[in-house]
Amino acid sequence: MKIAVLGGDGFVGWPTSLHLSAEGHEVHIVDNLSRRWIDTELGVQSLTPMDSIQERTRIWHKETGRRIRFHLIDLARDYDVLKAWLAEHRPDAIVHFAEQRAAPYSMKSDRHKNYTVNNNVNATHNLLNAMVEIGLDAHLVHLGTMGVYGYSSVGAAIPEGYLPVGVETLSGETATQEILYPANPGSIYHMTKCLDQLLFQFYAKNDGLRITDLHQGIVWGTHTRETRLHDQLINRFDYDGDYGTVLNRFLIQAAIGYPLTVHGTGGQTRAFIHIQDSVRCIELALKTAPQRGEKVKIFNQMTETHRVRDLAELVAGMTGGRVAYLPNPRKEAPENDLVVRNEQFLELGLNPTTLAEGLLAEVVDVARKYSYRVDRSRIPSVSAWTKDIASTIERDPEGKRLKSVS
Ligand code: NAD
Ligand code: USQ
Repeated sequence: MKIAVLGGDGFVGWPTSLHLSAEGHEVHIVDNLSRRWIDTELGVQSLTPMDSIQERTRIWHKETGRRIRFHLIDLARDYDVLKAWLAEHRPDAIVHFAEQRAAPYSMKSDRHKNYTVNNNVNATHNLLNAMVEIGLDAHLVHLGTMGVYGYSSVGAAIPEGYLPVGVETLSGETATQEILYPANPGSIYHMTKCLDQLLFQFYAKNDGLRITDLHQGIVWGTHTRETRLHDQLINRFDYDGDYGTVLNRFLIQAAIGYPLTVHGTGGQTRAFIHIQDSVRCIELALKTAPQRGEKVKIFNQMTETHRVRDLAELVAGMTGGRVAYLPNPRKEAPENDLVVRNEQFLELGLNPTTLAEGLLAEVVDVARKYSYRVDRSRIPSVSAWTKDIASTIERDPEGKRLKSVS
């Protein structure tokens, strides 16, 4: 297949592009490199040394003989360029990662809220709009988030996207309807993914677009089979207070002897998936496209759930690290249970990498290896969900006063 990977320079997009190329597909990365600019804005860099996208694709070609093409396009702002590109290349499938994906970054200031909404909603809408306009019947696979559901299973497992509900009719009978599971976003970023869901419902119904939405949990790990092929194919690894996700942050904190930064009591339960499994799920989703006129297909892309404090204690136990319980910069339930259904991917053959198998290798192969590149001052999470909360996070986990809490 000819596959366009939108956002293919990112943490999940890059290993996905390599994997799809290795599987024999013709891969085109479309990216505006905004993540690299955001690194500059925040004064951070990936823990792993990351080459330019052109250099990465050159090395891939040298190592494997396969070509991945790169196209510099901003999905949110260059509608005409995007439409012309799609019309010229007419991919069979599109994988859409191209959004601002950090909840803390989206809550940093009014400007960051605007940026996240404008970027994410426009990117998705421009894409759908252009596909209809040029009559492109490509299978669109979008990376959504578990966070569209909120994180409470209210005593029942969270279904894969749709919920059957009984409604009382005017004649007093019960009619069954299938609705999208109620959206319950916890940040501006997560809210944009809820808005994406509605755009997909509309375009599938009105224009017959074939869409799969993957509600993904927190991705952890760094390497995949293909990124291991050469040092310069290495994936990015974010550890900073905005883009670093919880488990990867704990791994690097443990590697450099920094207290593990648990927010609040650490009672938040979240869904996780290893990067290798994430890439595999996308491959599986691409193989099971919905038919034209079929409803949007939704998968829960996660393999395990864990409570944050349990993860911290596990990593600390493995490495001899210390856990710090900090004021929570986020507005979120202090404790929650989370039970998630994920049978669809398991039935398609996903064989999950468990935390128990992969964790120690990550600490040794990645976190310790590149720990010399860490800037400790970029570790604290300083983006607060409200102004009241901001006043409670004045010190870093080592007790030093923070310069800025915005
Ligand atoms: P990332 O920030 O590393 O990559 C996103 C890529 O999209 C970047 O290369 C960026 O430059 C590009 N991009 C952003 N806006 C763009 C635009 N307007 N035009 C063109 N390119 C644009 O993020 P990631 O961790 O790889 O996540 C990829 C997707 O998966 C996101 O949509 C995210 O919401 C979703 N997701 C990620 C995780 C996770 O833990 N990383 C978990 C669940 C879902
Ligand atoms: N947390 C800590 N300490 C830290 C960092 C985070 O206790 O140092 C806590 C947070 O308060 C939160 C949980 O860990 O309760 C998860 O935070 P996270 O930053 O790992 O994940 P999140 O903000 O939810 O976002 C990440 C990705 C996002 C994706 C989402 C999937 O950045 O793109 O959509 O995971 S999910 O969480 O399932 O919604």
